[in-house]
Amino acid sequence: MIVAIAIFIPTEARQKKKNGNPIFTGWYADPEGAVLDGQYWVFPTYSAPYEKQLFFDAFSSKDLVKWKKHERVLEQKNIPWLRMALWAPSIIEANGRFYLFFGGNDVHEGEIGGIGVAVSDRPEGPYKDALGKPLINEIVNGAQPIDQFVFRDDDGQFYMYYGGWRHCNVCRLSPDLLSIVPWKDGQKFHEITPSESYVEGPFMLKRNGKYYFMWSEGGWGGPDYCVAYAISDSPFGPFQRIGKILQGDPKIAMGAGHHSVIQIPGCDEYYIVYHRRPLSETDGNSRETCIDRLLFNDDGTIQPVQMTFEGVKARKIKK
Ligand code: FUB
Repeated sequence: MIVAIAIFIPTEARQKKKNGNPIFTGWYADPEGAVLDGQYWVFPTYSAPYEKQLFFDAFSSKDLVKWKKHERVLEQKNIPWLRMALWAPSIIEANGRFYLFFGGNDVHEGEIGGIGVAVSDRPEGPYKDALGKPLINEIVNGAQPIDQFVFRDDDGQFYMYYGGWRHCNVCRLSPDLLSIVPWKDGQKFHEITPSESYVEGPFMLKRNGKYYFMWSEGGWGGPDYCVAYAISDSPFGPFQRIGKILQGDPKIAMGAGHHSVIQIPGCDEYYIVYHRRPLSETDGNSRETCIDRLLFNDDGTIQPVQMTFEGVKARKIKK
């Protein structure tokens, strides 16, 4: 007698086995990838209606494949001025501590909100607002104070790039990262909007002495969101737009953008961390966090990213 046994594997489990992207479950956007304390970390926006965006979860991994969730590493109770729209974390280790910059309140002229900074002794938090008020509240050069990225140059100087509403500013941060140091002309912010198509989500990467400035274009709620870049000899530009490196693929997902880049420590090896919208979804907040390879050509330009469902192979950090 032949007995047929059917083994039922739920769709989610099958997909989990086959698919490395998204790298974790749930709607998460604007992911900032980093290496902290010898592990990979991703800090994303919780992608939901603005009034529900009141916390950040974070995720850690030893190999870029298995991710551990750290719930509510920063939340409203630790940010006295936050009402809604906790957006786009940017993490950096300095002075033996971890600084988590964030946008709050979707601020408009005359309102309290903008870019804040929270600090913890551990990557997994809990993070607490360090100033009791936003670090940048004002709207200068037309740039909404959101989507900050903190960049440490080789000489140890910290710069913050930020800006929504199609304008991007750069400022210098003090060594304790809690204040802005004016430029020689007395201004706190210089506009460095790289292109008419710039929208938001600036990111800076230094490789072989060149500054790779990247940003998101298009509307984040739609299918055409994408990432473009420029290369410069200076962290302040000029930035000449070279082209897109990440965009929707009708076979994989649309609305791909607001990215960051993880460099394997000590290696010329890079991974792009970004969000995208599955083909089955139309809601603006249905954004999932993914990782794929970021590859350079021999002439230093960046190859267009091939988005995948598979994600990347396991890659441990050598101690
Ligand atoms: O997730 C909130 C906002 O959407 C971000 O600040 C923008 O960059 C866009 O991704």
